Amino acid sequence: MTKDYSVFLPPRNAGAPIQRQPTVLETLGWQPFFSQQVSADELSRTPPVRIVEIHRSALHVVGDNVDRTIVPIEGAAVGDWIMLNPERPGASRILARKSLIKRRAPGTDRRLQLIAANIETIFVVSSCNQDFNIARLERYIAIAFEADIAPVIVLTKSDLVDETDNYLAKAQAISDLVPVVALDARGDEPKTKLGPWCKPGQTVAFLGSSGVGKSTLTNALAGSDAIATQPIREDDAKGRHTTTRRQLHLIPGGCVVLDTPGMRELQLTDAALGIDTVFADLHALASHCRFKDCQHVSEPGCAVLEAIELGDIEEARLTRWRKLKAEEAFNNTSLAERRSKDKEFGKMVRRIKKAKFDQGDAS
Ligand SMILES: Nc1nc2c(ncn2[C@@H]2O[C@H](COP(=O)(O)OP(=O)(O)OP(=O)(O)O)[C@@H](O)[C@H]2O)c(=O)[nH]1
Ligand SMILES: [Zn+2]
Repeated sequence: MTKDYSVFLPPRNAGAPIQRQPTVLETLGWQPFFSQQVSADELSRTPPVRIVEIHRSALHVVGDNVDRTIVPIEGAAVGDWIMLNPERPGASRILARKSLIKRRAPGTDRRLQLIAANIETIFVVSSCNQDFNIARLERYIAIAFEADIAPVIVLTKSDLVDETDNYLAKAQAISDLVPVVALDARGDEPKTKLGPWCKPGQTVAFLGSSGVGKSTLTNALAGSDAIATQPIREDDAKGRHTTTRRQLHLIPGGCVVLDTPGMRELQLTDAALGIDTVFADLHALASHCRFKDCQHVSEPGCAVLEAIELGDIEEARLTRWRKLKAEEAFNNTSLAERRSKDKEFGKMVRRIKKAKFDQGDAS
């Protein structure tokens, strides 16, 4: 038998896009990154499904011919791919993630919560008006970088200003790594301008303040009003009906949009790398400061202050970098403190138990 060398030849329709329709799983975001983690045997025994919603006592999963709720799985996040164990759904395997967004629980309980997994693009949304705030954009971009997600800045309400050049220039100055798009979120513009990041099988999310146009953008991508604004009714723990937003939107012929409640109140935590990526130029300069722990305030031999003196770097940018680092450090310290307090508490409990035991009271 001769070897079939035709596989080495370019296909006859080389250059043309793949003509076949994406499979159901591919539409949901299934990619080689995930299939490579699974053996044929595991695939046949436990079908892959994606977590599209997390409720207090159930997970909603969707796959090829699967659309059901299962018991919660420890450590699972919206957007996760799991290999659904038909006999024991709670023991289903969570596949390694492409990305993960975490946040710290609000209030005094500052545990880390998993917000969303396997997002590929974060659209950091701001409008071209009083909401436009460089520091806020930088903050969201740091969160995206930290989570291994590519950020894209989207400036909405371009129709409400005379010209967008000023906003575009300011947003573009944030980082060479972040593309910037200005548009009217209503109508057809989002489909064309956000198209490159919204192909079938890709998962995206919108981050930004209330009212900047996140739902409007989702609707525009979907080509209908119904999807993003459609409330769903579900029973809460007390059996009442509550209205929540859908967390995962499948755009017909397009991408997956993740919109979890936690995403709307993200804090900056454990994001040192993300911050340094946004301020890569300052971070690089700082390595040339004379003192390793230079705060770039008034230290002699400070390379950052020197660059400001020379006009290479804007002083306001240094101030924002410092503020963001301080915010992050503050959030992290609280967790460290909490951890050490937990440890202390555990030690105390053990000491008391031991003392009781030593006294002959083992209860
Ligand atoms: N003129 C104009 N109006 C817009 C644009 N984008 C959004 N809007 C309007 O701004 C309002 C708020 O838009 P939403 O899409 O609800 O904002 P959101 O970011 O989803 O807000 P939250 O749900 O509170 O987080 C709506 O009345 C939109 O019609 C835009 O590009 N141009
Ligand atoms: Zn310095």
